[in-house]
Amino acid sequence: MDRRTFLATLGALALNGISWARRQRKYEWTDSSLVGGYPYKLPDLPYPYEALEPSIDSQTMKVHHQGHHQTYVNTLNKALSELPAFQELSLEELLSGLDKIPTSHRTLVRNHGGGHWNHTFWWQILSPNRREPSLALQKRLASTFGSWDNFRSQFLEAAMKLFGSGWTWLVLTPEGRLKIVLTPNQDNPLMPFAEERGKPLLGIDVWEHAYYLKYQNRRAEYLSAVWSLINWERVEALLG
Ligand code: MN3
Repeated sequence: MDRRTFLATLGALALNGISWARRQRKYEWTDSSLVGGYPYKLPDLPYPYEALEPSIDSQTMKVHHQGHHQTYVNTLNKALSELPAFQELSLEELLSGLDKIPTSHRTLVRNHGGGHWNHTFWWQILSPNRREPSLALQKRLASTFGSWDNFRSQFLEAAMKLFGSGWTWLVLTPEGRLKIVLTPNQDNPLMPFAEERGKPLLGIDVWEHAYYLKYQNRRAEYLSAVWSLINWERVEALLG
């Protein structure tokens, strides 16, 4: 490749990169400040480890936050330390453009970038306040799922059906529809591999590490306990 062709190619790549990053903006989570930027840091929990007792025990919260989440942050930072061209992008941009990341590092960013994003979302979507969803939110979901109770049972059934480790999400698609979406491992609906992409409004961690110490194999019990902890005000704010 001569110098002129090289520069033209470089220019096209840069332009593609910019328009690609702009296209992804619609997927941006409203609170990306909590996720931070490179180098990423473990965010504080918005409540003490014991605040969600007895539904989620403090030992599980501590291991989940200081153990699992910290490891996602550390491994993501290590992967990005070897990808200087990607360090300026937001985590949402990295995840929605995973197919642009060199294959040597793609799986690391997918698993650990996903892990950091998902867990930052997770701590915020739980609350010790145990408030009922507003009537407006119940109505909005009933218009898609038939009734609030249908939404609850469809969501929890989907979470029960998820095989292995992953997440169950309520997503607002770019067309403005509400969908229940399952993703394996630390994937999420921002990623190009998701069966349905969109903005996550609610997500439940269905990895065994989220409940095994207290519930062992009783996933249904964990799910019904965690349902009472959902921060519906936050779901409503994300829905906008
Ligand atoms: Mn987890």
